[in-house]
Amino acid sequence: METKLLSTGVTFSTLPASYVRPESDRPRLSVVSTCQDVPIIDLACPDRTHLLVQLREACKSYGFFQVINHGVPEEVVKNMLEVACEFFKLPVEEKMKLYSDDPSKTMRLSTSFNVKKETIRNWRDYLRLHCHPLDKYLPEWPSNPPSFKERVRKYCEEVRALGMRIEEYIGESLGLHADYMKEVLGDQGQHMAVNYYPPCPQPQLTYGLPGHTDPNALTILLQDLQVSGLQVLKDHHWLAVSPQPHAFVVNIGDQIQWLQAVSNGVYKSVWHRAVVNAEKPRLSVASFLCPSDDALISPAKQITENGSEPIYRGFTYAEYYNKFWSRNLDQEHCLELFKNH
Ligand SMILES: O=C(O)CCC(=O)C(=O)O
Repeated sequence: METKLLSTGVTFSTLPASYVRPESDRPRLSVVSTCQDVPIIDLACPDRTHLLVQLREACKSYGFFQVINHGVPEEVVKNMLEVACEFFKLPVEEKMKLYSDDPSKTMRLSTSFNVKKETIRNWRDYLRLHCHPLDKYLPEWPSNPPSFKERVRKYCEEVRALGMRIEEYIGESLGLHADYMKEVLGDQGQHMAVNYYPPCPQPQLTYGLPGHTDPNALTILLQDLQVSGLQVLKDHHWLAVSPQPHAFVVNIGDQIQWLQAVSNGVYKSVWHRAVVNAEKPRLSVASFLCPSDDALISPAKQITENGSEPIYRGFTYAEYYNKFWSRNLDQEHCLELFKNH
């Protein structure tokens, strides 16, 4: 059987040529420093004004932050990571039953990013799931390992509730009413990427995922505590974000940046990437909250009322999402394709 996946148990002594980046496009790991001042937002903070000020600052200057005391039970997080790990340890024949490189599939195990579009591969396998509404999508999720559906369902419910809460705060931190985001983003979709990055023989030559921003509204990332790999771009420098116990990394996606575009783009959709290492496999679980397909994404009225010209034209989320998946990750930023000229 053709094994398109990397998670086969076979170890490589050199990086296959299809993964090697040109010299000008390598991670330059030796010049990456650790981000020392990752904004940490304590969601149990009783002082809402303080929380909103912190959030605004984080979204403006970083486009990402970590949340602690977020209310997602530790057991649920632990179960999610364990079952993800078990999943990628399944025999390759079992995993290949779920393999697809068609991005329109709502459940698929795949590799790299968009193998049909890209010329250079990324050192990653990933399981992509749609998670909302759960009743619709859960039946198509993997039933091996046997506890997969139940554990992942629980995790999805908790993370969705957390995401909604954070979006409410984000709206308020922009001076919008608490339900603004909910109203404009509609019945939000929820997708998940369970990422598995096997040990890589030459991590300096490739990426797990190259620099990108997320096309959705908000991403909640659970990182493997043992192995780091996430890096974010700040002031033109890539910074490593060390995993923190009991925390999620939250990042602003393109749709929130766009809602904000005319307020001088204050809230950033953060550029981030995943790098790989030679010693240990790494897991991450990204949960994406996405506007409903027919949500019309345009700047908040209160923001355009000051007379500024919108930078980007309005679009439906379905239009944006399809455009995102018709490209590879290394091309010009998807939002640029919607710029008003
Ligand atoms: O693995 C990571 O830390 C980043 C994952 C990511 O950016 C993604 O799944 O879009």
